[in-house]
Amino acid sequence: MKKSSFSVFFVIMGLSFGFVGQAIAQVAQVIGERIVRFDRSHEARHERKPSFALQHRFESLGDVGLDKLLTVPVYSIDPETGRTVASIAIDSGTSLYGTGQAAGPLLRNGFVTETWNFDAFGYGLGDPNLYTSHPWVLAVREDGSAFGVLADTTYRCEIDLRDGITFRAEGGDFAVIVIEGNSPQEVMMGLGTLTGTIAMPPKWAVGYHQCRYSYNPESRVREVVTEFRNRKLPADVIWMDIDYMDEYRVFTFDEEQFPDPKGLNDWLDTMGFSNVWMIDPGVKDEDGYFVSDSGDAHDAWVKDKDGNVYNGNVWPGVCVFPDYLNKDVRKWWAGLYEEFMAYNIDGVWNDMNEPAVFNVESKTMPESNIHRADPELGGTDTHARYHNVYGMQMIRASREGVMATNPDKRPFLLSRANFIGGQRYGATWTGDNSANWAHLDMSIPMSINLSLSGQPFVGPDIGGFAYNGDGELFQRWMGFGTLFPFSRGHTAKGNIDKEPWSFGQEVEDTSRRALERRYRLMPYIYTLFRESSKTGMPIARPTFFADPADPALRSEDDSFLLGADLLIVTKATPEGDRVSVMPRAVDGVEWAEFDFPDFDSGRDSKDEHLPRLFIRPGAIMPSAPVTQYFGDRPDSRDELTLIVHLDGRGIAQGIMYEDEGEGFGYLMGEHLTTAFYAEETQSEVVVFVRAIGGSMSYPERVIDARVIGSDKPVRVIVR
Ligand code: NBV
Repeated sequence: MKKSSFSVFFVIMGLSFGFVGQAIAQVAQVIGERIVRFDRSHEARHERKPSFALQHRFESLGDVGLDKLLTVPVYSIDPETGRTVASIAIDSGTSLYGTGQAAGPLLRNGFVTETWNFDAFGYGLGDPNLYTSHPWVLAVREDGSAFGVLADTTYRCEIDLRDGITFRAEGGDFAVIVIEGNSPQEVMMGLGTLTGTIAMPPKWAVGYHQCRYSYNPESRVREVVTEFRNRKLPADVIWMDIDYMDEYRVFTFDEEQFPDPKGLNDWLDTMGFSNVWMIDPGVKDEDGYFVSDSGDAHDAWVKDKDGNVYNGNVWPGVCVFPDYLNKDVRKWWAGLYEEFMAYNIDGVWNDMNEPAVFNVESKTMPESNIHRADPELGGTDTHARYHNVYGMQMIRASREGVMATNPDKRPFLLSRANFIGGQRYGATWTGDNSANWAHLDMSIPMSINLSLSGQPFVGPDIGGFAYNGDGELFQRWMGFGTLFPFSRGHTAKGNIDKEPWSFGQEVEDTSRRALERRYRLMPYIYTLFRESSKTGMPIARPTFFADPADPALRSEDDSFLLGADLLIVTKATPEGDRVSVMPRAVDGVEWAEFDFPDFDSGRDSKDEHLPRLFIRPGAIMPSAPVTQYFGDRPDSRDELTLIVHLDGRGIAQGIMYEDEGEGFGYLMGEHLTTAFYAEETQSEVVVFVRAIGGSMSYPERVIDARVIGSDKPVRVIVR
């Protein structure tokens, strides 16, 4: 990038910034468009540890003077703890978000979180650290401009937002990376450039997932799947939790309960269900068990400080833990998937990879344990350094194994533990939440803050994992849970059944409507996955993205945006009486409410358990007829209904991305991008449809357009 183009964002703050005389960041280098990396000193820069967050090295494009920058961290050393501290002052009116998986409201000003991946079963409001680590803050200034700050360290790091932004990290110096943007959206795209984006998932993974701990034996799996189809409840995926294994030995099957996993998966295919099976990191330490033996032979295990193989207790009893920081170990682990995937397995779920250990107070392995990390990752060092990336490197290895086995298929992996940048390897969910109103409530901001931390493929356990809850709670959770990017119902062992029909007819009917909404919106949602995979934009977004300069939206917790055009207004309290702040009208036109199947605004006869849907003025959203699963009625993409909301000038626009939903042809141009443009004239609304990209041929297609709030006749012109 040429130096001159920086002039737009380099503002001379001079002495008024207040850093003169303090231990300021000594060096700053430009590493991207409006992206600057700071180090505490030349020495710190020289000794900087390899980054796990960044998708590649990001060489310097040149040094830059601190006096030319708008946002500069001030470094110091905490005399009491020895931690390296980096602080950034914020102007009043600046709203803070991100910090990963935060249990609490969307707006993070005033909160302290810590990066330390933790098996947080039973977590509650205000718990400082959960399953994943994202040392990242998105700051939105009063005027709607924004910046993001990444503390590029894997060590335990406190993110203190009580007075500005302060990171306090163990493990010595770390780089701080600042991304400037005219809007929070621009900052998110900058984060995508830095840390990478999701790969396009298989389309089935964008459908609804049904899980429980556990569906066993396999007859129960068949029963649940059959019920979904008989009751016409759309769903794409069924999950096999830990009880399918032979006494929790990973990569094995319980011969009595799952005698023929391939046969089961083949049958699921005929039912239009994809399957996901769990694999944990803890390997039973047992002679004669092939994973244990081959791991021994590969010297695969994490060691204790004295160099002995570390043992910790998890599900199978005494376990050993693969050292995923090591390339040879990742390769060995990846190889284990070859035989496993041959059972016609579609997707993989890596759980317990903080890593969770049962028999110790810390609930994880000792920080003094030793990882033999690749030199490029930082070389041999302690667990204290690599703890937060253990899960990330596990899922990286798993992904490599899945891809090597099925090179023509898009992998789908879900990981409980992860680190910023881990969206490159798999999706994440919000762990073991509870079936109560506080958790329903916080599941929205938690998913949004994860989205604002670079992980767009996210959602909570719908219905709540721990405890039972009741029908009302389940109904409401299904109502909006089906509109999260990752949409999965799940519950713990010992709980009541929590399939959509388990609470009676009324709850089942609401669930069906909620699921049908997701499947009708599939063309729109799938387009958002494509956008996110290209740019890093979140799929689910905070409502304030509609108007970042509107201070009233900054702490809106109950509603969220799906993409830029769809606003979802939930009822997150038992009474459903909390009023959401709506985005302001655009040029005198309000966001318009609509609903399926008739697209009417107004909701007199509608299901009050479902969230309300609003479309942005000026937007066109594509929708399709309900299908029961991806691949059901393969011709269904040939019928489209465009939901149109004209802006103040009588214009609306939209876009739709399609591909085969599987495989990698889309990377070679086998996709179809279609643009929609609507214009109001004296007598009618004309909607133009035009293919604008991709080599897939334009299908014979019936297109209907519904213009919300207009009685004029609508004419669709395809060209
Ligand atoms: O494998 C069992 C569960 C799983 O269902 C859940 O989603 C994970 O978060 N797993 C945790 C282990 C223990 C749960 C008490």
